Amino acid sequence: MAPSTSKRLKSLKLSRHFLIGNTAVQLPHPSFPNPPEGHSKGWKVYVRPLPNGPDISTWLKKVQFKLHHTYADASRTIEAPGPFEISETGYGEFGVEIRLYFPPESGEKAQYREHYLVLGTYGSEEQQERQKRENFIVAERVETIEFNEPTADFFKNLTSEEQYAWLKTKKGRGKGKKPEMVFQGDVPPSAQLPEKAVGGPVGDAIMGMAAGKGGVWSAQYERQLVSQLEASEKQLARMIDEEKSAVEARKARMAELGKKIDAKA
Ligand code: SLL
Repeated sequence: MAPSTSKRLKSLKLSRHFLIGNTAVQLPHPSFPNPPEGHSKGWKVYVRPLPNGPDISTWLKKVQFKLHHTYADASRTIEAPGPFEISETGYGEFGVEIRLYFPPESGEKAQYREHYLVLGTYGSEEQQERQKRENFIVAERVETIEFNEPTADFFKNLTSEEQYAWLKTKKGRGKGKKPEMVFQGDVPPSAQLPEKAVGGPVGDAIMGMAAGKGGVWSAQYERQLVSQLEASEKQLARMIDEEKSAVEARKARMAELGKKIDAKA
């Protein structure tokens, strides 16, 4: 039998946002010393967390980037904790094939994404002027990944506090004072906690876990649980009412029988 921790949590859906994109510079550039002959651009392609978002290596085990076949060793793999990025030089744009792999406890199959490298300036005249002036191009987008009915283990990781640890830096506050944990840029992390359950009851397993050690509540999750508890309460009240009427009916029937027996006696 499969271990209970790999059980999938029904009616639950979690999603995560992250970034896929590339940066590019015109060569020569100090970040890309001694490029091969004919290479006019330096670039990076990456899969990254949102600024101040949770650590993506919570759910991302490795990323395979497949480059254009003109590159030697076109298939490049980066394992967690990353950074999940490839730095290269070249002369032309092409579609990078990106495969996202998830941890074994997730039971999730790899997912495919594509990012077409942008190496030239783009956008409005103003934008293009700025890109030229700064010799820096960023072409990225927010991606979403959805985990339907995650396993109990995976759910635990996706709701743990640890995924925010990378945002915290130690900041000393003068002599003798304890270093304090502060968030990067003093901006609290954007919480990406469980999405609401898509109908149906939430099992004891989830409730036990969320209320237990290290579980993180989201307002949405809490609302969901509260409304479920309210629904259960209503149902119980209904059942009690029904039971009461049944008792009344039985009493009446017994009284009726009692009368008949008295009459016969
Ligand atoms: C283009 N269709 O011509 C594309 C092909 C090829 C990219 C882009 C050099 C690799 C290397 C390179 O940039 N390949 O020499 O290692 O625009």
